[in-house]
Amino acid sequence: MTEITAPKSPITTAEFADEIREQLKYTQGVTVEQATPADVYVAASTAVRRHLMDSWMKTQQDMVNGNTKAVGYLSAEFLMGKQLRNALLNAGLTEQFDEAVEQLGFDYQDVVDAEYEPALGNGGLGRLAACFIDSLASLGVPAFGYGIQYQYGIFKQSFNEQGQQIENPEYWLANEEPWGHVDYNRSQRVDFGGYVADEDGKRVWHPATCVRAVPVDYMVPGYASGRVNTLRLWTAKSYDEFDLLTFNRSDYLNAVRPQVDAENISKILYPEDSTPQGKRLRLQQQYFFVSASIHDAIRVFYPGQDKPDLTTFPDKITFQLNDTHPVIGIPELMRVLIDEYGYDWDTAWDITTRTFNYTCHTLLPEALEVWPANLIGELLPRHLEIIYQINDHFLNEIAGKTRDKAKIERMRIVTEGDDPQVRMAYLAVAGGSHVNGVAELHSQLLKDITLKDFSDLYGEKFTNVTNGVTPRRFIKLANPRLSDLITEGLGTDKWLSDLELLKGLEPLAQDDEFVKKFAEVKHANKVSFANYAKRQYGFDMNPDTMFNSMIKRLHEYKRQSLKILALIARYADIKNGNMSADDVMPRTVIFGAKSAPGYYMAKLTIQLINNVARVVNNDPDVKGKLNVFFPWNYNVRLAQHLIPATDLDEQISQAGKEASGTGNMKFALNGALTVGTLDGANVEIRERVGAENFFLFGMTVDEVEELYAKGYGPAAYYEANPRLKQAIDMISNGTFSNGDRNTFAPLVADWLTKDYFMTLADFDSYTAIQSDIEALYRTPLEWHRKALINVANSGYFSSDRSIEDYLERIWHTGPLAD
Ligand code: GLG
Repeated sequence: MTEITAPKSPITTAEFADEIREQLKYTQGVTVEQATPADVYVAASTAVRRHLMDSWMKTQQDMVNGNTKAVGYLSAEFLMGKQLRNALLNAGLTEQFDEAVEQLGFDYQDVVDAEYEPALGNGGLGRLAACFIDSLASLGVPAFGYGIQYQYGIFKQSFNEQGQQIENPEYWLANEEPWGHVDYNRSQRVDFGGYVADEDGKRVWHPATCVRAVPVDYMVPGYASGRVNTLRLWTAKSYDEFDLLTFNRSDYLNAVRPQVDAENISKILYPEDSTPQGKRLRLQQQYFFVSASIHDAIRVFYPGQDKPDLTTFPDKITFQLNDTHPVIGIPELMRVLIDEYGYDWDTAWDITTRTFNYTCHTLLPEALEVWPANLIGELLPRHLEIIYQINDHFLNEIAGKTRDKAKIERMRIVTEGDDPQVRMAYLAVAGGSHVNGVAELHSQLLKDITLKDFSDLYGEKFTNVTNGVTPRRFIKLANPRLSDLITEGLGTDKWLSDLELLKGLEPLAQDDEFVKKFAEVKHANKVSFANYAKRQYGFDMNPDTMFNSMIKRLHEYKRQSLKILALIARYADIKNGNMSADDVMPRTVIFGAKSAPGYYMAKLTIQLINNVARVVNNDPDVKGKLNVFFPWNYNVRLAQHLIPATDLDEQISQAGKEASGTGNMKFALNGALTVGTLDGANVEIRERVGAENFFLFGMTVDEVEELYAKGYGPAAYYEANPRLKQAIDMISNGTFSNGDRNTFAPLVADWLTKDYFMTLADFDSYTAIQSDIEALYRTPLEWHRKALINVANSGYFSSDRSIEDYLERIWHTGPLAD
């Protein structure tokens, strides 16, 4: 008998239909007959929200009244994806919704499609934050996600005739948004600019301007936990909406200037992940949400108290700094404690360092934020003083730990010289209790290289928490067919809150009948994706070919170019008759990627992929053997459709560059096999699923380092490998640019002279492994057996496990008592 533990529905279908009707009538003022799918979406969402309300309020009360320390996850990005299905799942209303909507005369898919995806993140970092708050709620741990409600999320990507990326504004709030509750009565003031003066022996900040931070609250329902946490996203409003005097002089634009300036702060998510751009506004954003969040936490945990005892603050909440973006919170809490509440430096420092912890998500030195001290001084003069003081104290402290002068110099939080810089990662290590990387290898490299000086002196602060993904969204919602089969195989659906139970599928990998069912699920998912791709993008995909996906941000270190070069080589092989028809295993290659708008090489790579797709898909010689599709505007929704339909996924970054990856986990959990390097979490995935069930290729971190040290010359690889040479030559001779030799010349020049991420050096082993891949794919039963073994052994990569690791290693807290 199958044991079902999923949340039970509180009401019947008929009752839910009535609730939707009532919302339509009394909130939206439309009849069922007048209603559009978008109206029904709003009504149903509002109805589900009501069902979660009691648990939401109770969770908040238990949190404030109890003794369980809460988690404040401070993150500039939360890439939530669509909300309705997830809320229905956690409220136990999925079936009622599907049926009620049909009863009302609508197609439930149309209603679900009416939801606009809030795209408030760039990629893995923002999606990780969303998975983490899902897991916190599902584990019953009291928590806030704190961030920004950007009016414009990550840009909407389209491609022009030339295949270039075009960035369009993503105004996701253009339509009614039923999930966020704007709470004007809980707003906070955030100050900027001005000067600091000595007054009665105290340093007093006289800000020049201020903005009003208004919280927009989103419910974060847990799965089967009865708990609902809060995602509090701040939006910036002006206090001086309007300058009547100026307006009367008919100068409308200037009259609304203060409002425009204030609201600009939460206007747009920076589509940047490697180097900070638009520095001033970005720093304003960071301070804006962090300052509001700190004051909010004091308000929540010390209600109505004028002089709260903030020495207990670290027992009330622990703040996790998601990357360097919120690190300005450290001097802000110092300032609040000293200037606003009158604590002395040492007490304030003790409270602060016990409150914060820092997660680093990168190994690229350029991605660790550094702010010009001048800029901080201009926007936050008091904070700059505090940062200098922290720097002085810190240098004194390390002078007591080491005599190595050079090391002490290297560890300065603020650099010296004419244009001093504040290193936010260093500030985070100094001002918090723990620092973690996001996969074993990454955490090790942080200690050995990126933050070595710090780990030498503060080894006890460093730890690892390997990333994870939520099985609710990425298996249950994304892949209902597989979910049902897993439940059938295990005889229970408990795996959704205890993903290690997937291990129980391992014996079934020896049961050919079960493996066949598993293969049927994959095939059905491929058919669904092909239909979806036809509907959404007009692509014609053949579900009887191998679906081979590479979806992630476009970055040189991730090496989309390795994939495209290998693909061109394959194209040439087929075209030149180097492969007999029997040798060719038909493949559909699918890319999904956005490039930062100012990242020239990445954008050119996008253009190349699109043009290779154009040429390949229109070439009768390769028809049925090779297809390339690049659906534009890759987002969470597309990921949810594509991942379950993928046979082979690509995790091919240069070893030592990808901090973790989380796509790799989603694919393994959905029964794709991975071709990958020993990088990030690939290492741990391979360890768990078994080396024989993972296609490993490429140089290791040590080999990469050796080659850098020896001096890397990519041209030699080009000369030595005729297939590689031909692929690059085809690009330079204009095969993919209508004969124009200039279009992709910068890419070619880079590969042949620099190739910093050693794409050419790994080309050989990458193409060599393809014959193993294809040999296996020719024996479908064996392929799917291995894929099933991947699923069975990937339970570790649940974000529930990541959160349990954070609880144990870093946060030292747990679920609320009932
Ligand atoms: C980073 C890294 C990824 C990582 C993700 C979440 O590039 O490797 O999986 O964060 O930790 N900036 C990112 O997206």
